Amino acid sequence: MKIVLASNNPDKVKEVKEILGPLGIEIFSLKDLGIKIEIEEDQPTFEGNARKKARTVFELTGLPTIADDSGLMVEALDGAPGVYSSRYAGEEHNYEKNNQKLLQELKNKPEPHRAKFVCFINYMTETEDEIFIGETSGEILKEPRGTNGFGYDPLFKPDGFDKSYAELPSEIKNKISHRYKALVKFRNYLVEKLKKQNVH
Ligand code: ITT
Repeated sequence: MKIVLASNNPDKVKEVKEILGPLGIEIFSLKDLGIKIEIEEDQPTFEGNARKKARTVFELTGLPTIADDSGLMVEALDGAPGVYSSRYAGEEHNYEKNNQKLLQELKNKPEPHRAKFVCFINYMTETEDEIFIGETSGEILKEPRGTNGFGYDPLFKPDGFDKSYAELPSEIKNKISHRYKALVKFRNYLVEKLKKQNVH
């Protein structure tokens, strides 16, 4: 089964391929297909942005498409950075600046700094428009730890582990992450759909 991933984030593309490959789903990124497109993420929710990205690319390619809209929600910051996770530090944002901004915002907030990563996957075809959600809870660390992964991984310690996402090997992160949980639901949906098609 071939599916397009509507993402320009190479770190995200790598993880989605690592998670879905062993589950028998082949993913083509925009880069793989030679498509250059910037989709403005102007919706107020993860769900809205995921749908906008998937719909835009589905309309362009006519191929079954998934989009991942994800981010970090910190309790003491009323859910920020949330939908603004990728551009939290403003105009000149990058992963490091976003992490520094997060530490700055949390400086005077009581600990522990509870947080969760959320991932909304939208699957869009001619006849389908499905949303799958994954969440992983944890705490924000006082300083970045580890070099694996991307984004806020060095600052996020998932519950049940004494390491940050960035200290865990990708094989472990990809079995407990918000993205993994949403993508497994997506895979199960496809499996059920195929079963029904085979019965009829
Ligand atoms: P596309 O929209 O092109 O897919 P993006 O990076 O802009 O790429 P999002 O709008 O969904 O994607 O923003 C997700 C941001 O949330 C991402 O840039 C990271 O800052 C953060 N994030 C999401 N998943 C993460 C993860 O597994 N580890 C660390 N940070 C993550």
